[in-house]
Amino acid sequence: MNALLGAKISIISRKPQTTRKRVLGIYTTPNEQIVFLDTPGIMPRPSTLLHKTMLEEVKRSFADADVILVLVEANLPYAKALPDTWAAYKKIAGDKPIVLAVSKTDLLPRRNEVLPVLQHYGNQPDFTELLPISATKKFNLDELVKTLRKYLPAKAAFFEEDQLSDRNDRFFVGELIREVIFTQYKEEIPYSTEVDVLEFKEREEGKWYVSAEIIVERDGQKSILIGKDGAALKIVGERARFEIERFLEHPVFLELHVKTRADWRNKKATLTELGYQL
Ligand SMILES: Nc1nc2c(ncn2[C@@H]2O[C@H](COP(=O)(O)OP(=O)(O)OP(=O)(O)O)[C@@H](O)[C@H]2O)c(=O)[nH]1
Ligand SMILES: [Mg+2]
Repeated sequence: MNALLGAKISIISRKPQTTRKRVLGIYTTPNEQIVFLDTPGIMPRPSTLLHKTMLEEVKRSFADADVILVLVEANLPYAKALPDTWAAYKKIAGDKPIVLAVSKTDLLPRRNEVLPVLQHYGNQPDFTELLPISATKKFNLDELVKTLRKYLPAKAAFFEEDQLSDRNDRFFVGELIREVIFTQYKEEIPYSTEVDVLEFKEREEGKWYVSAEIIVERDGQKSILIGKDGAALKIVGERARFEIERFLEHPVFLELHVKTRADWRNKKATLTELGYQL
């Protein structure tokens, strides 16, 4: 979605389950408007209430969609994972067409190696279309749009032509801080963390002001996040500020606090307050 839009709408990390809330990416050309709904991936066994909200987000998005685009990886060891979740995708998609895009073809050492990969996926049951792409190298993205277009109804454009997403800057600021945490910390820290942007002030003069709370589940995680003499949190702040300034194209003053909210991933009221929908 980012590659198609040429803008960073969804945050990215090497760790699975980075995306938690659905994000709209609005792709507008002189001839058409296609609205992408980037969702979390499906987990076969959601273990927390947060995971359940993520699954609900998938269901709601699939219900709204005309066509489902599933991305899988071209490097084969990962490809073997497909059958686990495929049934879940099929079940939620119902009769809707599924386009299976085999992505990251740039990681294959030679171009012709894509054929056995496509064959491997071709053996999987019922999808409507199959094609290779690379988001990083922007390979075959025109073909992807062409393929999706076949399943889209003709309607009047819903969004303004310069609108890229349905989320506001405050949301993206929180996501960019979360992305830094996903990149900087190991093991369970990213998964136990949420970011709540408390204040976002655009000022006429000088830097804009952002104050955000980083929420963790336990005090031990709080200490790890902050680090010795605040060193780790300082790096989070520096990196996040850089990303936020790039996104907003404006200098910001960023204030971060860390707070423990015990077991927030299983508290319905807290999740609702943080914008998750059950
Ligand atoms: N080499 C290569 N890497 C890619 C490509 N597309 C994505 N990646 C990398 O794959 C990793 C996962 O990307 P994400 O966009 O976070 O994946 P996702 O499917 O949204 O995952 P979740 O949000 O965690 O469910 C990141 O490290 C990306 O940089 C690609 O076309 N080529
Ligand atoms: Mg994602």
